[in-house]
Amino acid sequence: MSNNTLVDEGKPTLDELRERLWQPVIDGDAVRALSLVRAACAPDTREPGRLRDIAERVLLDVIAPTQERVGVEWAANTITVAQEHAATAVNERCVSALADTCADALPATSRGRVLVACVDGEWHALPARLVAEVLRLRGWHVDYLGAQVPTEHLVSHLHHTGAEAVLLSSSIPTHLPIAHAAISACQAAGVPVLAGGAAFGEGGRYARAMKAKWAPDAPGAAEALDEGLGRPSVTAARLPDLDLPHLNDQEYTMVRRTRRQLVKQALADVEEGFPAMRDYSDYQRERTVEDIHHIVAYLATALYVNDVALFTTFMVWTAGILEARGVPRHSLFPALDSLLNQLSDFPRATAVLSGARSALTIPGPGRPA
Ligand code: B12
Repeated sequence: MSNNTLVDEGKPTLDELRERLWQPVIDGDAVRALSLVRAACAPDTREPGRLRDIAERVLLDVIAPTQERVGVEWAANTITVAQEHAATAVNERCVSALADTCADALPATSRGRVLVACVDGEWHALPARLVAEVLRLRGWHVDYLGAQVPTEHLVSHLHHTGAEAVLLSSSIPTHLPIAHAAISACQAAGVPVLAGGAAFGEGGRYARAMKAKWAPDAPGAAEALDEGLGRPSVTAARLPDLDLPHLNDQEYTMVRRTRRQLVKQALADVEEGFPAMRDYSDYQRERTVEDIHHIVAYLATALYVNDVALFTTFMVWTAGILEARGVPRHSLFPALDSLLNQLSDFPRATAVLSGARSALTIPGPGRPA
């Protein structure tokens, strides 16, 4: 993954640096973490171009995988939510320290001005920040707006700065309908959009369906900008069903509109179908309500992009998260059965829910695997 040869003699390799950084990050020890990152990117006598290369490698081959590992440990329930927050805060400080260290080594001439932002509702700012810092290191003037930027403010900032491209980040698929609205609003303002982040699916397939360009990572974003994103077409201002004609069946709209009722009924059915829930504490009950909300939100999103796999992937992921916390996967079946029941008149919703039931290897209603 990493190009270890980029690091100078006498300094740790990128692999070693990643290993050394892990403990301070997971301990929430910013002082030790910062000193490691600063030492790796000390400006000392290095030529600016080389310093920029090393900084980019540290961002992408050390800090990014460390952050991903935080996610893996959280999912496996080996670290707490609080530890995950503390670790993320340390990593964010490492990115800032690295950006400060390189401030005087940035290219003198700007390649152009771009805006990097997360879609409204999206809290995962670190991926966007990594993209922003890499583009700065490569000579772009970057307006970085961070997490959850409301679309109207995004567009008005574009008018204000005259940025030539918008780089839109999203990690959580349930933000895709909002991302779609942001993409068409920016394009309608005459500005091309490059999308990225885990929400946009394997190979960026949802970004492409929404008529945005896509890149897998920060270097890919730099390459796409170098090649030029082109001007948005005259049909840029459009309703979502122009890109996604299946929306005409109104299944997405219906599920979204009635989501509160769907959740309420599903909760009642879960209580009946999963008797262990009767002994749940208030905290456990609240988490269950939250889980059902997520299930309905992912169902709606799968209908929006017309992809059963989006929902199935989420349900399998949820089952893994629950199992790591001692909750059996069959606790998910009553919620799925309830939604299947409630949505039996909707063929696409039924296909999505049935797809997830098969993926979770459910032999049949009420007969947990
Ligand atoms: C840190 C973190 C958080 C922090 C975010 C803080 C912050 N300042 O960023 C907090 C605590 C807020 C959080 C909240 C939640 N999180 Co969270 N989070 C993470 C975690 C651990 C790390 C994210 C990260 O920074 N990754 C590192 C970067 C480098 O990876 P990356 O996303 O792949 O980014 C690269 C590319 O995608 C690409 N890229 C990204 N953006 C863009 C943009 C453009 C234009 C381009 C070209 C490229 C590009 O380039 C990047 C750099 O190379 C991930 C786990 C993980 N594996 O990522 C979970 C994760 C994303 N979170 C998850 C979840 C479920 C949530 C919550 C729903 C939890 C909850 N129940 O409340 C909320 C949602 C909040 C919201 N509304 O957005 C799940 C998502 C699962 C799913 N299937 O949807 C994950 C995967 C956790 C897991 N291990 O399963 N989270």
